[in-house]
Amino acid sequence: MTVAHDIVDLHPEVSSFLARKEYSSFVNGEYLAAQTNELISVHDPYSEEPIATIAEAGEPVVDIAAQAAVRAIKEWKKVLPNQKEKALFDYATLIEAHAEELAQLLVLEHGKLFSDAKKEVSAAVNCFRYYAGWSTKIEGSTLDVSLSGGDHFAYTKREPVGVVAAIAPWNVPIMMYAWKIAPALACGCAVIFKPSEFTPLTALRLAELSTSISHFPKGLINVVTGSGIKTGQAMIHHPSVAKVTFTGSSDTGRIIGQNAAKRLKSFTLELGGKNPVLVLDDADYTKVPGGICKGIFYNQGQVCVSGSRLFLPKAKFDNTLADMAGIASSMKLGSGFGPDTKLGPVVSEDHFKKVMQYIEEGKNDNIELVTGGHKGEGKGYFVEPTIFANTENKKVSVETEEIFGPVITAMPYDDFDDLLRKANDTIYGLSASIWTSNLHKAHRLIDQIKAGIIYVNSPVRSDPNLPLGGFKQSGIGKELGRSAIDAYTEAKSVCLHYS
Ligand code: TXE
Repeated sequence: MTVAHDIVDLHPEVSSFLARKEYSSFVNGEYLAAQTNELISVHDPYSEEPIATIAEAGEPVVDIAAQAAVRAIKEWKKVLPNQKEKALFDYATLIEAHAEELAQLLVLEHGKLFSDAKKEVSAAVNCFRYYAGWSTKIEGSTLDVSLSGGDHFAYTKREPVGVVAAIAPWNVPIMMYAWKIAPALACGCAVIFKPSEFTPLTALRLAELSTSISHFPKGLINVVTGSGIKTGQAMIHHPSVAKVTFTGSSDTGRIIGQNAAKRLKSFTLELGGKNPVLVLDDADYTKVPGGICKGIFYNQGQVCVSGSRLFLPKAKFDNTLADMAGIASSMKLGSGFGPDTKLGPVVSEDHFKKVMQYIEEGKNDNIELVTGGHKGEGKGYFVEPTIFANTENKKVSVETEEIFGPVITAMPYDDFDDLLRKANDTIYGLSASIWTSNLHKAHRLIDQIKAGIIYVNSPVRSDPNLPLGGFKQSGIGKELGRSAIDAYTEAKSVCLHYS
């Protein structure tokens, strides 16, 4: 197993972490001996070389993790809210102190740019800090009731939902760890977290770090390694798991939702998107091309909220695409550690094949390829930043399906109603971005676009206080903000008869 980014001096803690080479699940505060012989290779998408193996956790390990989580919830309940707050805050500070190391590990397992990896660690730190504050602010309400027979005092209190099974994707592994674990812990839950089999290393390292936080009981954070079909399913089916939270594809989300519903467990699904970018003729066209490129090519397009369907007024179509093509074709592909790199590889060979397959379909569907459309040169799962122009409004896969790569399809529109109809013509409803200088038109679009999160004059981003989740086939439930507090607690109604 090799680490091929010879342009970087690896942090000593990364080198010693990677020296282990074989990883199992981190449960109840320690690495468990693997219970099966099934191993999964983890590859560096830049070198295509294996850098580690993980053991399939499967049912036996999930069962040990669930028992540890049940015990941890009892211990965590004894920790006062302000002690929970401090513990989560301390964890954030510890992660921040290890930012350089975690960002390097993230580049190696995922391929993203080191600068973006550092931003991702920062976002995770902010998320833990944000939810640290919520630990002391969980509240119910008092309620007037109309019951006969004397006086009554009625109120609700919010209680932790219990053991949470969190199943995460590979696109933002550290951020997903924070988005799912921070609010769950603030609410008094314990978590069994399954990172994607493609990017399991950062979650394991984060779990290792959590053991030094005083007040975190053993088993509060458990990271189980393995595939979705074996380990992920074992998590959903385990009787001690009360809640399932999943981020990933709509197809997998459907399976997970069905299985959770069969066992009457609550679930949150954050799924795919094919997000519209709506540019009006009064937008600031000095900012539009750069903003749109950032919105689709960031993280190689592997972001659920990335804007992948672009709608431009006819009069601005050719010039804007020419400007965007100029930006895209000058992006340097390379190692995430390269100082000039603007686009890293996509995460895996399978994903590379999927993205290239869509590009070939776009070419075969006879829509115009404006720029890109090829594999990057040499080794590594590189895809050129690609722009298609679908001027005849054909129903083609690059325009209708989530590619999750650096590929955008542009379409011209005639007028406001045509724009609205085209933008909403999708099974998804995750995000949208609107570019205009007209506040009135912006609000009309905000009211009528079916999407869970909308940004105006900016690519879509995330903030811990801003709930995120999809309409239509983009999901059920919300993450972040107060919404996550509601998701990881349930209201208990109490009524005292006192006369
Ligand atoms: O996702 P999956 P994959 C989309 C994107 C991408 C496609 C496939 O279009 O090309 O999904 O990526 C676990 N029971 N998104 O295959 O299958 C799996 O182990 C239980 C959108 O990686 O959804 C991993 O931990 N768990 C997206 C997680 O689910 C199962 C982010 C995600 O895997 C399972 C990533 C099963 N039957 C990809 N099957 C977003 N919305 O942000 C898989 N898993």
